[in-house]
Amino acid sequence: MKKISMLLMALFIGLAAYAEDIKEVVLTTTPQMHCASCETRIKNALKFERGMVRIQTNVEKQTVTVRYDAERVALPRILQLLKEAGYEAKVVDPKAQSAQGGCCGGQSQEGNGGNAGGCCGGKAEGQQTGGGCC
Ligand SMILES: [Cu+2]
Repeated sequence: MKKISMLLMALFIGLAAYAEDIKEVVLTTTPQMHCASCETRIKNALKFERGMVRIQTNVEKQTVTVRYDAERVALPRILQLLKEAGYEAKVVDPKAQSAQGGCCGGQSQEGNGGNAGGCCGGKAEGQQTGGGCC
């Protein structure tokens, strides 16, 4: 009996040590965020979910950076919560984006090639009036 509880204890301590798996993901949303209330809506959609560490929104760059504990919440769940709030979210891989045009699928690469903000950065001229690149 004692042996078993010792074993359980050891297991528990082991689990506790690996209970956190903090990951960070950068998302873009459709429709785009355009004001503080959009940001609030997105934050509210996520902040009560367990495992959330930090939610950062950036209207200018059109990004939502979510830091979460992957042991407690999975990425598909995060995407689903955003969808329920009315925002279709898409994962942005910053490396893939600079290499192949990312979320725009490379359609407007020439114009955005030198733009460090990426295709959805919102800083590129004409994108806002053009109804967004995505
Ligand atoms: Cu808004």
